[in-house]
Amino acid sequence: MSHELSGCIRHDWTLPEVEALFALPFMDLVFHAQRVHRAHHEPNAVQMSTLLSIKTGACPEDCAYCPQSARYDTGLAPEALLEVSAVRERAALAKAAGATRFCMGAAYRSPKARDLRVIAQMIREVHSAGLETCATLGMLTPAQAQELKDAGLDYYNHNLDTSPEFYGAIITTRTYQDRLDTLQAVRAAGLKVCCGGIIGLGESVTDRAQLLLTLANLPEHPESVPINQLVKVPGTPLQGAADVDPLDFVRAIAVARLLMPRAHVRLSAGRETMSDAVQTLCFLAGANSIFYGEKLLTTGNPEIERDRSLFARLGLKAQTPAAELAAGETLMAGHEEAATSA
Ligand code: SAM
Ligand code: DTB
Ligand code: SF4
Repeated sequence: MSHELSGCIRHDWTLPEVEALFALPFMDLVFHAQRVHRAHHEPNAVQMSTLLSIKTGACPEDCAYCPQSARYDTGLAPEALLEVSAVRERAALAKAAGATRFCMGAAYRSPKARDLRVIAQMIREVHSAGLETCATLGMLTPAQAQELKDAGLDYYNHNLDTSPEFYGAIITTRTYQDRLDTLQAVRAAGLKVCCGGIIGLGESVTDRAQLLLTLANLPEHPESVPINQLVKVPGTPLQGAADVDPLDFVRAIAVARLLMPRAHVRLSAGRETMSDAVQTLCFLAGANSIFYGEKLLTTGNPEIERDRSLFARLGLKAQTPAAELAAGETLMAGHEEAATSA
C-alpha cells in the first residue's frame, strides 16, 4: 500500500502527496480514511464538546469570516466577560446534556492579565464540575499558557484557519507566524492542542492541502483538529462566499484523518445547515468529534434532539474521556502487535 495511505504517524508530508489524496476517487479516499480511523479509534464513538462565548464581540482583529470583529456590522451586541457563576451554571447544563468537554471562547486578540485571572477561575470551576476544559482566547505568551495550565486547562484551541499562502486574504491584523508561536507556547506549557481551520473561505484545493499539511507537519499532531465549514454571517466580508460542494468538505475531513490518524477530527461549525446524510459521510470519513448544543459562539448549531436522533439512527455513542484512553491503548496494542508480526 502506498505510503500516504498507510496510517503511519508522519511529520514529513509533501504538497504533492496531500494533493494526490484530495484527487483520489471519492470512494477510495473515504474507504482508506475509514480504515485508518478504525486502526486508531473506537469506530462508533464521538467526542462531544459544548461551546460558550464568555466574552462576545468588539474584537480588534479583522478575520473576514468572523461576526465578532468590531470592523463589521453584523448586528451582534457586544458582551463583557461573563461572571464565573454564569459559566459554572452553563457548564453544569452542558454536562447534564451529555457533553464531556466545555470550551470557553473569547473575542480577544490576546487576553489581558486581569481577565486571564478570572478565566483561570472559570477553568477551575468547570474542571471541578467533572468536565474536560478547553479555551480559545487568541494569542498567548508562554507565561499565559502556563497560567492556564496551572488552573487545570486541558486543551487550548487556536486555529491556523487556512494555508499560509491564502491567509493574508482573510486576516491582516496578525500573521501566520503569530499563530504558530502561540501553538508552540501552548505545547511548551503541556496543554493539549486543538487546531484546525475553515473550508469555504474561497480557498483552492491546494490551500486546503497546505492547511492540513501544515497541521500534520507540526512537531506533534494536534490532539483535536476542528474542520469548520464557513458560517456565512451577513455583514462580514465573506457573507456572499460561494457554497462548498458538500463532497469536497467530506474530502477535507478524510484527508485530515489520513494525515493525523490519532487526532480527533471535529466536524465543527456548519453542521446546522448540513444534511444528516452529509454529516454521516463526514463520520464515515473519520470525523469523531462534534460541537454539541444549540449554539456555537454566536451562531446556531443543531438542536440537541436532532443530534440525539441522528446518533440513534447511526448507532453512534458519546465518547467518555476514560473510554477514549482505554480504546487508544487497546487499539494501539493491537496495532503494534500487527506491526511487529508483519
Ligand atoms: N478570538 C480567538 C481567536 O480567533 O483566536 C478565539 C475565538 S475565534 C471565534 C475561534 C475560531 O472560530 C476561528 O479561528 C475560526 O476558525 C472559527 N470561526 C469564527 N467565525 C467562523 C465562521 N463564521 N465560520 C466558521 N468558523 C468560524
Ligand atoms: C472552532 O474551530 N470552531 C469554533 C471553536 N473552534 C471556537 C467556533 C466556531 C464559530 C462559528 C461562528 C460563531 O458561532 O460565532
Ligand atoms: Fe476576533 Fe477571533 Fe473573530 Fe478573529 S476569529 S475577529 S480574533 S473573535
